[in-house]
Amino acid sequence: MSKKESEEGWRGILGVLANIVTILGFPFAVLGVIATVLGVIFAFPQFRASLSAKPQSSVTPSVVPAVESGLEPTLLLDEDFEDGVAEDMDFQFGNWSIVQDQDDAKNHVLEVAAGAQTPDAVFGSPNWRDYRVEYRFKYSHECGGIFLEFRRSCDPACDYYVQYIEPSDGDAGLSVVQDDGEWVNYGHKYIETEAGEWIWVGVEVLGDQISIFINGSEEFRQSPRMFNSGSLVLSTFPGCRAQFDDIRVTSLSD
Ligand SMILES: [Ca+2]
Ligand SMILES: [Ca+2]
Repeated sequence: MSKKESEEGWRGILGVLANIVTILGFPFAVLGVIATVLGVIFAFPQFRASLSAKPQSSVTPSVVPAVESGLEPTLLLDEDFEDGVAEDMDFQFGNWSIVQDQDDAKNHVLEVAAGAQTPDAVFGSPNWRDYRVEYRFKYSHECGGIFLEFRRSCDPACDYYVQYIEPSDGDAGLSVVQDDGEWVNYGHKYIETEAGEWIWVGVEVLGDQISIFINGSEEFRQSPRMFNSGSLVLSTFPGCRAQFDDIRVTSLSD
């Protein structure tokens, strides 16, 4: 074999080896690129967090817009009655029970039967100062009034604000009560409601300002400057059968 033939032989062998390396190397090169991309992605904690984050609900049940306080609200009470227990409520008067919603078999509600007394469902702390209360209610056709007492303190007679709706004459508003006495009105207006339909109510009390929302719109904004803190009571006029649901209280102060 001449030197030239020997060189051509080696060139041929090197060419074949180069082709083998190219063929074998291509998949490894692709894998290398994929590994590099994954490495870069997982090096960023935010990206990893976004992969593991639970999808957020697109439904926000709140009926009250966030108060312009700049404070982060803290949930103080959240009761939908689906577990059949109202853990943080105290029923002092009236005939209360948790029942199936007659219009929605999957929902449970707090019902108060028509009775001779003014029923009381008490919740919250005397120390609660600035908060937002939300609830919804519906009533049977005969109902004189549904109301929420708030910033209520008793020593032993009670002082409190009252947000009320009187379906019989469409009157709705805010009152002040001292020493369990007469309701002194601080603003009211005509609001029509229908028996058997859910009515959403939101009350925000922040400093001296009280705002009342009904079915999503702000109906009242008043500053009686009477009471600084206190608990809550849901109630009706005697003889009224009503259901309550989705009671939620969020703190609006530190
Ligand atoms: Ca419920
Ligand atoms: Ca419960």
